[in-house]
Amino acid sequence: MNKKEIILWGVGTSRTIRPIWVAEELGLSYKVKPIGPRTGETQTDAFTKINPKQKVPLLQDGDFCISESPAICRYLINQYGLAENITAPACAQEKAREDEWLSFIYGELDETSLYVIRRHEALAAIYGEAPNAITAAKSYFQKHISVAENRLKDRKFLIQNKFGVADIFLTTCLIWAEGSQIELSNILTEYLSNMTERSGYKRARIKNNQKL
Ligand SMILES: N[C@@H](CCC(=O)N[C@@H](CS)C(=O)NCC(=O)O)C(=O)O
Repeated sequence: MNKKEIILWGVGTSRTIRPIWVAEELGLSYKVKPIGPRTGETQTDAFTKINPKQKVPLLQDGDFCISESPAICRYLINQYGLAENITAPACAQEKAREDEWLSFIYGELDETSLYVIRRHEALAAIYGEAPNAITAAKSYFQKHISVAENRLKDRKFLIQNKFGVADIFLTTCLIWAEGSQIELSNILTEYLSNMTERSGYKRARIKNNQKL
């Protein structure tokens, strides 16, 4: 493989759009391999060799491969971020603040709430029906999203008044929540529409939806 080639594997989900969006915001030259989950495309020998987890997204940057959407996004920013697009946190405190938001969004909103809903709604044929788990996950989401809502009462972005990876994670979770019929407050709806107006997001959405 060309050592300089950047390839993002995976399209079609809230997790796959994150690194595509980062790549667009950074103005990177990269390719998307539009493989999707539950299509068998993540189970091939060739893909398993580069990601034994058999999941997307996956980044290949020359000979370097990395999975997990938070790790991929941060790697791209650390490696290719510039002052005029997105930069990595400048000091230990800023880095810790970003860690805090990313862990919260990924742990409480994505995995503990939205993915639980998805497993027992859209993917119930695989993971089983569990209406109580869906109801509990929806109210868990509402409780935790209020923290982000409070934070956004008097600011446009989650951290430092500048756009960053935490905004990409929160935005993708809010879109996912809307798709799961979770009602969002006015503050969150306004934040969401500011984020989705970004040209980087619009280009990423087209790339991420290419197989839907
Ligand atoms: N923690 C991972 C989750 C990745 C994940 O679960 N990906 C799903 C799609 S959203 C997948 O590839 N599943 C494999 C399959 O079902 O074939 C991340 O954030 O990147």
